[in-house]
Amino acid sequence: MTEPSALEPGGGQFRCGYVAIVGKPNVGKSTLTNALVGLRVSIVAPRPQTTRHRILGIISSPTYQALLLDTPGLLDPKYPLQEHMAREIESALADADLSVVVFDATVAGEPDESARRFAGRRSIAVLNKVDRLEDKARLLLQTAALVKAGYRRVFMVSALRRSGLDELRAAIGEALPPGPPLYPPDQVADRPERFFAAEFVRAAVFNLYGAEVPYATATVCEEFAERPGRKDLIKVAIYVERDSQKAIIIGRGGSALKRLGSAARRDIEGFLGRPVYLELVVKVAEGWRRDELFIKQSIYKR
Ligand SMILES: Nc1nc2c(ncn2[C@@H]2O[C@H](COP(=O)(O)OP(=O)(O)OP(=O)(O)O)[C@@H](O)[C@H]2O)c(=O)[nH]1
Ligand SMILES: [Mg+2]
Repeated sequence: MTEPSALEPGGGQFRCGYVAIVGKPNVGKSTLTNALVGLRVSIVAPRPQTTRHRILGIISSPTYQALLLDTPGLLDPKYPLQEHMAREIESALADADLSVVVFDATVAGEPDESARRFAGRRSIAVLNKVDRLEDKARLLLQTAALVKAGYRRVFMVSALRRSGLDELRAAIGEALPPGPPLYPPDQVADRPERFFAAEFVRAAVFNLYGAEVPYATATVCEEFAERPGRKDLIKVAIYVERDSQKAIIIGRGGSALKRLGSAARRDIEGFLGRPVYLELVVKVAEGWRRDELFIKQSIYKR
C-alpha cells in the first residue's frame, strides 16, 4: 500500500510545489497572488515597484497545495535596493517548480521579446486586466503571440474582478509535481504577523503620498507585543531618506501621520482579525536605498 498521506480521497496523487509569479512592474502580480490565495498577503499599489520581497502565499485544496511566490517586477537594477529586489526574483525562480508569467493585456506591445525568456514547459502565461480591454480581438493576437513565444497555456484573467481564476488555479494544480503538502491547510502565508504590520504601513504610504515619498520609504516593525487583556502593541518605524520627506510624512501638526496611522491600523486589524494599538515613528536614514548595510539589516533581514 502507498502512503495514504500522499493520496487524495479519489486515489490520485496529491501535488505540491512552488510557483513563481513573475512579470514586469505593475502588471498585477500581487493582485493576482492575493486573488488566488483569497487573502491580502501581498501589498498592491497603482504604481510600479511596489513589491520588494518575495512573498509566499499558499493555496490549499483537497488535491494540491500551491506555494505562490509573488516577486518584485522585473527591472534592470540601478541601485542596491533594486539589486536586492532582483535577487528576490532570481531566488523565487530557482525555487520554482512552475512559473506564472503575468502580462498586462492593456499595454501596447505586450507580449514583447522578454516574454520568450520565461516560455517553456514549466511556465504558464497570464494576460491580466482583461476587464479594461475594449478590443477583445487584441486578446486573440496577444494569445497567439504568447503561443508563438513558446507558452503552451495562456489564460485571460482579471485579477481585480476575480474572473478566469478557477481555470488558472486548476492548471496550476495540475502542473505541480506529486508530493505531500508542506504547510497546514489553514496557513495562507509564511511571514510572521510583524512583517505584514510593516507592509500595511508601507501600503498606506503608497496610497496617501505622492511623487517620490513611497519609493524613499522603508518600514520596519520594531515591536509587536501581545498584551493580555489589552490590544496588541505594534510599533512601526517609517524610514525616509531626507528631513524634507519626514516633514511630508508627518504633515502640518501631525495631521498626515494621523491619517496614515488610521489607514494602516484599519488594514492591520482587518488582516489580523483583532483590534491593535499602532504606534508610528518617523526616522531619517539618509540615502538608505543605496546603503547596503541598512538594506540587509533592516529590510531584508528575516
Ligand atoms: N483593471 C485592473 N487593474 C488591475 C488588475 N490587476 C491589478 N490591477 C491594478 O494594477 C495596479 C498594480 O497592481 P499590483 O498587483 O500592485 O502589480 P504588481 O505587478 O504586483 O506590481 P509591482 O509589485 O510594483 O511589480 C494596481 O492599481 C491594481 O489595482 C486587473 O485585473 N484589472
Ligand atoms: Mg507587486
